[in-house]
Amino acid sequence: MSKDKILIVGALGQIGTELTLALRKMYGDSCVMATDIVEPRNLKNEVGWYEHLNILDKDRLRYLVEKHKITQVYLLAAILSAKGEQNPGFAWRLNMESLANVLNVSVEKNIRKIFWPSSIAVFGPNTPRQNTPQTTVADPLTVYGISKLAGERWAEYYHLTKGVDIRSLRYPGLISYKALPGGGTTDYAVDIFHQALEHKKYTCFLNEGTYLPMMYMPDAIRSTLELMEADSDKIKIRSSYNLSGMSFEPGELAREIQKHIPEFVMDYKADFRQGIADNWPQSIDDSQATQDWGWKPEYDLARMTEDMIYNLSKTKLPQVV
Ligand code: NAD
Ligand code: AKB
Repeated sequence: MSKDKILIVGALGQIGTELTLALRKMYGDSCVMATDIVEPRNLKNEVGWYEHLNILDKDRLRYLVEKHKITQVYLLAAILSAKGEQNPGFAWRLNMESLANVLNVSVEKNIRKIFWPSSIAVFGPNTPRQNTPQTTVADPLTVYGISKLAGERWAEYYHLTKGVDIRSLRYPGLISYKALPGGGTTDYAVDIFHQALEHKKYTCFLNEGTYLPMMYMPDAIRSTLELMEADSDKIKIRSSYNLSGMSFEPGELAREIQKHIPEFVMDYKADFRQGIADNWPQSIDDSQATQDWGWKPEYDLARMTEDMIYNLSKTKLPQVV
């Protein structure tokens, strides 16, 4: 394990912030390079080994891989669903070119393993919405979903034709307290906690009754590491694995928060993100991940809510002296 050198692309985002720390715990600080297009806000923070990298710059990627003898790449840079609809052309370019650059440099430089996340956004209006199977109709209506579906096809293609060991998860909406989300349809499930703690009220941009698959970040990080550490012959799916944590609608989340903050109130003002959510699954069948590499989530709605409020309270509420 200690011989591996890991490069994380998009390390300062919602997932990268936590995955970088988890990988450093496993591999050591000097073996995990964080890269991003933005500069770290607080250099004294836990950013550690950091290099600037615009993933559209293939020469710089090749240079960093060569110079630091990189053996694994985690590609997290992307434009997410809601932001993607604001600028579809650029979302397509970033999401596809980043993957193409990583795949091609990996072939050139014999990278041992790649992680690239897909999303529940690959599904669409003709997909069964309850317990969505691993293999089913995938007819996404967002540019983000189209790019993730195309990415899944490229991943499997590079595995089959060039032997690239690429592994992927179709993450549901991710909920975390360490970093803010980057422009998705499921972001309400993070925003709500910040607003509940600061203002005791929240206007939700999705309607009551909008069930979506969600996952707490500790489960997402653990699933990623378990997938990446599994023996290669256990990985039967080289497009992307369905992954499930919990499913809830905004009203259920609000009622769970009220158990901790009784004054909290929520109203609804749906925007364009409702149209995206309406074409996504409500719950996911991840039995293939369980069968192949033993996936099992730990957090349900109650446990996640308690943990979010506990951790966010420490940073948001005045400390008693
Ligand atoms: P994020 O938006 O929080 O972070 C993405 C990071 O990529 C940011 O730090 C950004 O600065 C960086 N970036 C953007 N353009 C770049 C470029 N040209 N070069 C280098 N870095 C660049 O996203 P996230 O939530 O951390 O998601 C990471 C991955 O996981 C994405 O592929 C996303 O589609 C996928 N995913 C996320 C979720 C979720 O709920 N967060 C769900 C499903 C899939
Ligand atoms: C989004 O809402 O775009 C992401 C995702 C589910 O991929 N959170």
